[in-house]
Amino acid sequence: MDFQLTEEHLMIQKAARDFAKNELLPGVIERDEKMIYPAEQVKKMAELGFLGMMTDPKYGGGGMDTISYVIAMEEISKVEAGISVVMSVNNSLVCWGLETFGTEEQKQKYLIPLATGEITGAFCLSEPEAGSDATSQRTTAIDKGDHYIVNGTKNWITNGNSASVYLVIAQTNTELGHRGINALIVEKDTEGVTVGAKENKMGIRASDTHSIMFQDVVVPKENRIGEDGFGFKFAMKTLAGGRIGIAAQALGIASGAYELAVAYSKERKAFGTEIANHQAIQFKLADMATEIEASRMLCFKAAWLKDQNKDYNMASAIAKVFASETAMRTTTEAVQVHGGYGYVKEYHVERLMRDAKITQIYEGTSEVQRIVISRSVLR
Ligand code: COS
Repeated sequence: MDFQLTEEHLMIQKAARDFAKNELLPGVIERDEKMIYPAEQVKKMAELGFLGMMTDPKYGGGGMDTISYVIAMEEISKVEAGISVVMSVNNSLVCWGLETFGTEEQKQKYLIPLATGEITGAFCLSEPEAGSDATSQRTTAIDKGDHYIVNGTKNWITNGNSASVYLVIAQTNTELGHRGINALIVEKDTEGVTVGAKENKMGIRASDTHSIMFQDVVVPKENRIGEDGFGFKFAMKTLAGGRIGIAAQALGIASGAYELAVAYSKERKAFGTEIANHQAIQFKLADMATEIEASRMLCFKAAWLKDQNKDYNMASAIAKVFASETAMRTTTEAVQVHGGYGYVKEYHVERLMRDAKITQIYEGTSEVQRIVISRSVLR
């Protein structure tokens, strides 16, 4: 066992940290407040290779390991979770899914521009009445021989408007239940695709979250991912890796808030001394440091298992539930350490607290993670 990061990992960490500090920090408050999608910053992230980090270089990716991805996600999420979610969805839900299960033609046509970041993608699973209960898909993809006709609505889709390509999960054969579900690649500019209004969210407000409507959308058969009926398993397998990305995002939100709390506690004076000298603050910082370190180890463990081609389903659920709950606790305490200043926008911690909440909800709620974990425990 080696707890040391490699030279390459340290270089990626530095590149991500510098990018976050120089390119993201200056406008982060305004983008959050006005819900501005960080198009320019996403472009720079693509130039740095952060949008297809793990994809094979022959398909335009960086060919890096999942540990590198966790490291970069943490650094970027420390500053702006509203952009790290764009990175997470593109890397783990879209590029990974296409690379692992797509055909060579699909990879040539879609994966290359997605992994280079020329375009971004979105993962369309959730529906108005199907979030956690993901097998209950109402969106239909009716088999018409050489194509499918897709009808339905998808909700809370990250990159909903900015993406050029959607991976859409839809029911082809209701009688077969989850075995009758397919995953289809749908181009955004196909006739019958409509992007709904942008959601006005509590956190990650820079990211563009929309509902997407599909009305009689014609999707060629060659755009189906995997065998007929593979769609639900595709979604589950893809989300298992996606959860490592969101766990790393939560880790970054927590460590960003913690670093701000440490710095503030050394400056702010109360009762004649810096508040860092008060045990009430010291114990808060100690708890934050402990939980963050544990979260980081869980993220690395899940990433390592994935890189070793071992089963990471339970490990990614553990990492996500622990890191996201750590993010919520840590950011709340970081606001507390800042007192009144923590409650105003200039000090960043209130935003991190709002951003933290979504990590307990998307790509499987904390309750869904506990289902996944307990099923593995009891199997
Ligand atoms: N990898 C491969 N296959 C998987 C899998 C995984 N990680 N998880 C489940 N499956 C398979 C099962 O093996 C089963 O297939 P078979 O019947 O052929 O054996 C099928 O998928 C259905 O699984 P299951 O019976 O466990 O489905 P449930 O309805 O009980 O749902 C949960 C299981 C709740 C875990 C699942 O629906 C889920 O993860 N929901 C949350 C989805 C989510 O993350 N939503 C957020 C949207 S993305 S922001």
